[in-house]
Amino acid sequence: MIRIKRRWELPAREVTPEPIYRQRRKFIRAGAIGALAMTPGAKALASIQIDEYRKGAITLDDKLTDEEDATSYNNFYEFGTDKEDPKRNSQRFDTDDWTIQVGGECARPGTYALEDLVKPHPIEERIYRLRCVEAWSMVIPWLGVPLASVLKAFEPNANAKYVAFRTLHDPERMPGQRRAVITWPYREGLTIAEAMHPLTLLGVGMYGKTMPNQNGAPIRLVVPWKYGFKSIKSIVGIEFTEQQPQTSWNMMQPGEYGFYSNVNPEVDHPRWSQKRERRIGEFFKRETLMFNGYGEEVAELYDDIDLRVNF
Ligand SMILES: Nc1nc2c(c(=O)[nH]1)N[C@H]1C(S)=C(S)[C@@H](COP(=O)(O)O)O[C@H]1N2
Ligand SMILES: [Mo]
Repeated sequence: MIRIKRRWELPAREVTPEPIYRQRRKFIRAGAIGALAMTPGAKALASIQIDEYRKGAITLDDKLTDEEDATSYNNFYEFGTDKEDPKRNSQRFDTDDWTIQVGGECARPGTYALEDLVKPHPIEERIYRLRCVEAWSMVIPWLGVPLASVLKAFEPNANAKYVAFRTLHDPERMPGQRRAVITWPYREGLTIAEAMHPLTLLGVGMYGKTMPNQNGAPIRLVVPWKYGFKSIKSIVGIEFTEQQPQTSWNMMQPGEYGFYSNVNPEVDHPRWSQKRERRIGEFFKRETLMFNGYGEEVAELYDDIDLRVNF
């Protein structure tokens, strides 16, 4: 068993009651409905409306990145490969009636309405560093729920060693997918221990608001100790697997992007150094921190792994 230190949990600065959701409801169009999901004919929320959340559940001393920068300088290849493309090309992206297909090694596979996965859990605000593999970084106040809380409801079995995620694949709605920049859909994965770690978040908002489309609406992963590309956006599929799943960047360039991809200043990218980073909004470069500064919480996950070989 892994014992997790919870230094971030004390003291709770402010606790708000369970989130209240507005009654903006629409019929879901999903076919199969899983055991936890609602009965056929039931209604689902269009998208997650954030009314209340637990402020400062996890904080940092680092200054927050300007909201304008965090929502206009993005990597989201489904909407184009330039940093300004996602904001420009995702404005009309419709996330109503979003469902997530859950499968693999678990007792409760099925297609779930987004609301059913998120609503049972209080939304927390967590301020995390985000370190892109391209050597820039931000500090973002996310809103979300621990991934572990959501995954446990599917009752993964003993064969579930990994969790695979996939982004929506719909070139009609995601214009960047009309070109084969990567093998769509975008895929990511975590070990079950990483997925269940209390720092791992399913993000549904940022800066006190619902997740902007360009940042991965309506729901995305946030894994603060790994390079940003592990934090997959606009998730429509979650699968528990026994084998290590294929992940998009690793499929493309296995020598450059490993499965773990923990932030590590000691392991350079083959084409550039990872020792320092440009914090968006700052002039001087910063030292990159091992595990992006989250080593106290996560280093023990990798006690038996040589992160220079299995990077
Ligand atoms: N589906 C999908 N998820 C993605 C990406 C992407 O292109 N497609 N880019 C990744 C990369 S490289 C980074 S750095 C972060 C950026 O998140 P942000 O735009 O919210 O800062 O999203 C990650 N998640
Ligand atoms: Mo990135």
